[in-house]
This record gives sequence, C-alpha cells and structure tokens, in this order.
Amino acid sequence: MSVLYVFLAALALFGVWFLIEKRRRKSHPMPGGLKEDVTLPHEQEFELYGNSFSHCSRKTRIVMAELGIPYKHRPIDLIETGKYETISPHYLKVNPAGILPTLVHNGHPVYESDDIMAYAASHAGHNAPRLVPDDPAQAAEMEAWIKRATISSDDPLGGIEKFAGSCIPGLTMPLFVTSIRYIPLHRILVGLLFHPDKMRPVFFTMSKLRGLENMLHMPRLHKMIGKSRDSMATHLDELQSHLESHDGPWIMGAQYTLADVSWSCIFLRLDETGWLDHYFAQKDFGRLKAYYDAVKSRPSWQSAIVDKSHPIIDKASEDLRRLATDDAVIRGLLYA
Ligand SMILES: N[C@@H](CCC(=O)N[C@@H](CS)C(=O)NCC(=O)O)C(=O)O
Repeated sequence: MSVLYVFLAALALFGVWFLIEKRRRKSHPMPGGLKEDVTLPHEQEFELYGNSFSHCSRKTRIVMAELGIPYKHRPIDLIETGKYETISPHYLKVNPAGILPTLVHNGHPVYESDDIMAYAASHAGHNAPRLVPDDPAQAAEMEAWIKRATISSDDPLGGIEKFAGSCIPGLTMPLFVTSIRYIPLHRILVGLLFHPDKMRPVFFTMSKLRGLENMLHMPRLHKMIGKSRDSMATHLDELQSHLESHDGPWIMGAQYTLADVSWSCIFLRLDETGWLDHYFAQKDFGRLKAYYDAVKSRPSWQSAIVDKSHPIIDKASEDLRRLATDDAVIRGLLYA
C-alpha cells in the first residue's frame, strides 16, 4: 500500500513539475524582421544567438563577418550539439518561436535568417562592403537565389523541386542519426516533453535506438532522402549552368552578395554530409568545385565557420563518411 502512495505522490509531483515547465516553455511563431517594441538585456550593440551546426545561423555569421560588424556571439545548443536549448525558458525570452538564429541590435531582436542578413547589410555603415546590388533588377535576382537556398521552418520539406533549401533536411538525416549517438537519451526526452514539433524528438529517439542502417531502411525516410538527393542534383546543375553562362566569380557576377552567403552554406551542408563527394563523382561539376573553393578561401569562412565548428558534428561527419565508405549496405541505401 505504501509503495502505491509513494508512486502516486511521485506521479503527482511529476505532473506539477511538468505543468509548470510547460508554461515556462511556451512557444509561438514569430514573424521575421525587427521587433522594435521588444527590448532585451544586452551587452553590445550587436549580439547574435546561433549554433555552429545550424544552416540558418551560419548564414548570419558569415554576413556579420563579411560586413565587418563586431558582435557578441551567444551560442545556443540544438539537440544535435548537446541539448534542446532553443526551448529553454531563457532562450524563449529572446525568441518565442524557439528557433535560431536571432540577431539583437541595441536590445531589439531581429528574426528569420534572411531578414537578419538583409538587416545587417543595411545597418553596417558606409564603409562596409555592399552585399546587395544597387540595381533593383539585380537585387531581385539575388533575392530569388537566396529564396532558393532557404529552409522554411513552416514546411521544411515543401517544394524540393523549386527550393534547394528544402532538400537540406532530407539530405541531413544521415548526419542527424550519426550525431545523436553522442547525445544522452534523457536530453532527447526533454524534446518529447516540451518541443512544439514532436516529430523531431520522435525522429531523434528512434535514430538513437535504431542506428543508421535501420533508419535508412524505413521506406518513408529512404524515399525522402532519394527525392532530396535527385532534386538537389538538378539545383546544382542549374547553378553550374548559371555560373558558366555569366562572368563570375560569384552568383551575381563580380559582386559577392547575400546569395553567395546562402549558397555557400548549402555547399557546406552537402560537404559535411558526404553528398558533395557523391555529386562531384557523378558528373563534372568543375565550376561548382571552383565556386566552393572560392567561398571557402574568404576570411569570413575561417571566422564564421571553421573557428566555430563543433566537435560532435565533426565526429559525426567523420563517422558518416566512414560508414558510407566501408558499409556496402549503407552506401547502397544512400546513393543507389
Ligand atoms: N526560417 C527560419 C528557420 C530557422 C530554423 O529552422 N532554425 C533551426 C536551426 S537551423 C532551429 O532553430 N530549430 C530548432 C530545433 O531544432 O529545435 C530562418 O531562416 O531563420
């Protein structure tokens, strides 16, 4: 009888804790752009909340580096790099949507990576390089290239034929699975309790328990990866044709722009997930190789990407490369 009482008391305590925590971790979508009516505690004029592995955070870090804007970097973990810090009460005060990145300018937050890039480019001062063409037609063309490389948080897999960014979640799946091996299960369970998108922690829990080969055998995942792989090949073809038919070296010609920032992060993700080697082995993508080498040789790459790399992601990326090379079944499931 007393065991039953202890059990019921523990259950009641858990219930109370859960309800309190759930209130503290309430999230809701936020529109992009500057929120002038919100003022957050800050130490510097510019502060950037981001994560080393997050595609959207990477874009904003490169832009800040290219523009030469000094900022305080405030790293926030995603589950892939250690824990669900985006849904911590502390970060939800900064961004109630619980997503990265967030730029804070004089205490006012700016949301959505593409809006952050545009905001930074227009607040960088007169001596900063111009990352947006002055000509409106050129600026519109640059916007179209950016949009093509954007990951939508509303519908991450929507429109993979139209948007290279929409292929990224599918193509990153294998790396998600190898990185989650380094994260303790109880950290993922926090997501099952509190993350607004339960599909994500469910996927991570399954990945942790089942491993890469079993996950790749799942028909839905296998199909999603295959469709993303094939659509991305078309996007790369089209980018190569565009670069070949224009005077480069950049997407908008002689001027390095926000479009190059977005696409360089697509290349990085394809690189760390092993897909770039696959595409480059399939076809002569010489122009794209040169393009990727050129973005990597810019000083912004060193400070925004290389210096901010994460050991778990580096290890997981190596694991994935090894598995895809040594394990014929995994190789077949990924590339056949
Ligand atoms: N459209 C948003 C997408 C932001 C987004 O999805 N961020 C991811 C990281 S790349 C995130 O914070 N996810 C929260 C999570 O994984 O729990 C943007 O461009 O800023």
